[in-house]
Amino acid sequence: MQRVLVANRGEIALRVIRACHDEGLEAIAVFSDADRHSPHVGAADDAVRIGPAPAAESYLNIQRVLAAARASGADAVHPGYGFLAESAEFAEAVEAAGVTFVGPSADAIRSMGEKTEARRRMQQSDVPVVPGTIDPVADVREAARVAADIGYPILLKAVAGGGGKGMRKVESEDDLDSSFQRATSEALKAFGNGDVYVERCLHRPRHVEIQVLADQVGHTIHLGERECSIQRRYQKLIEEAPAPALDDDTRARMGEAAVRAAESVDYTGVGTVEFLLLPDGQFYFLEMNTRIQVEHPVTELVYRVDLVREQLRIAAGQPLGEATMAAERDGHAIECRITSEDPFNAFLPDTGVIRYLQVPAGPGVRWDSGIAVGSEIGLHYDPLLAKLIVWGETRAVALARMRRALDELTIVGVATSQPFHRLVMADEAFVQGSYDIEYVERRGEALLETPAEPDQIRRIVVAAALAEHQRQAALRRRPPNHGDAAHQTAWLQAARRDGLR
Ligand code: MV4
Repeated sequence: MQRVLVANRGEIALRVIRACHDEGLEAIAVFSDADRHSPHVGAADDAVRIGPAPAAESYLNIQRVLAAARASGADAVHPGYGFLAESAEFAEAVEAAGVTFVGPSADAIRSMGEKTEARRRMQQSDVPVVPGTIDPVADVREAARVAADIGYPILLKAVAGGGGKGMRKVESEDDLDSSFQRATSEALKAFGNGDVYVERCLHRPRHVEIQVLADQVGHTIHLGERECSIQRRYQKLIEEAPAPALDDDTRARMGEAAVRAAESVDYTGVGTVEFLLLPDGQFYFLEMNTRIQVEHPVTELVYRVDLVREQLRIAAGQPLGEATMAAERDGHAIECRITSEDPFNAFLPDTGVIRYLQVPAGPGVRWDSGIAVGSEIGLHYDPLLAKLIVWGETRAVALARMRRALDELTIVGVATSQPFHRLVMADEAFVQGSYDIEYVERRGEALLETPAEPDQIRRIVVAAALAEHQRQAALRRRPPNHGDAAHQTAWLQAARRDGLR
């Protein structure tokens, strides 16, 4: 493996490019017309245009991404997360082209993507699943029988669903008929597969997931858990490791269950096994994500393992290293997702140009970002701008660091989730670690009514003034067109020919 096509954009593309360079590999970026000037394009050794802005015609288009791999002479493709990362068809097409897919086999992706198949394998491997059906239910009468047996409320879940898509809660038998019709027709429309199955609906669980790693020579290990309950409409906002609510015994049992889950599909690469956790310590398999995840850095910080580098090494056929196999957890890490969503306006996505950016730094602070001053934030892609991740010896130290880092962060040009994070980091329930998947729904509005402190208002006004000053100065200078990606790519190629790079 020498040259990796990074089939993604934004912060994860940059993250993967950095890991490639750490491993002495060349990284080739792909970009849509909307990303011609994006940081990941400049960070790569070369870049290939794959189409217009809409993802369906660029980052989601298997043929165009494959063509870029061929054109650039890449011998591996890293899919990142989202887009084609969990497409079995894509993994298959990459391998069929004689290129290494940095991820699990197409079969493993397929098995975990079909939720009833995943539940069957879990049951066979002694991984606890939520009471319900293993096969899809044939009709509403069968659903009613099962529901009467396990008790209401139940969830109807799409077999081809996941991540909250195609899920419907049913409170009583009165609602079953209409819910079943709606669930099946929605599933058919969204996934081209109308099959649904039944699960008992658990009351206010926590969402805890286990990071697993498996090489191609038979080692499967886990690197502990991440607590991901702070979410809104299935979009995670904050993650931390370790989980505040997990005792050592439950943690060990959950880790072992996750390893069995991975082994049940002959998993290779890094992956995540999601569980729902109840207050009594009972946990249940939810689904397995067969990709690197957005929140992987919290695990990296507490285990001191580079998970993306591990992905590359595993894909190249190397066994898990000694240090990784023996890695032990140390301290506490928290991640805040900085998105271009306005918490004071129902988290609606905002658009604009990043005019001013002051990035947090210093001890225990990590900033994984896909933006720079001048970045145009539109509506074509996911609103994730950056991830702010902190480490501390204890949870209390990590919390203090996150508050300090959020104070240092200034973004002018688009509304962001930053103020929401500041409020959560000061909230008593969060500070106590007492929260579940309903935290934002229950606590969010009250939090957002907290008046801003004068000091914070002063920072915002000063930053806006600085941004305007910089804009005026830039207009007076009229700089040459150095940001142009075509120009940049040509320059990089010339530099490489001269052995500069
Ligand atoms: C559940 C559940 C309660 N009981 N299943 C939502 C996303 C999808 N992956 C599964 N989800 C859930 N499944 C049973 N049997 C509650 C959720 C759920 C959830 C899970 C994880 C993280 C956030 C969530 C938010 C709402 C509902």
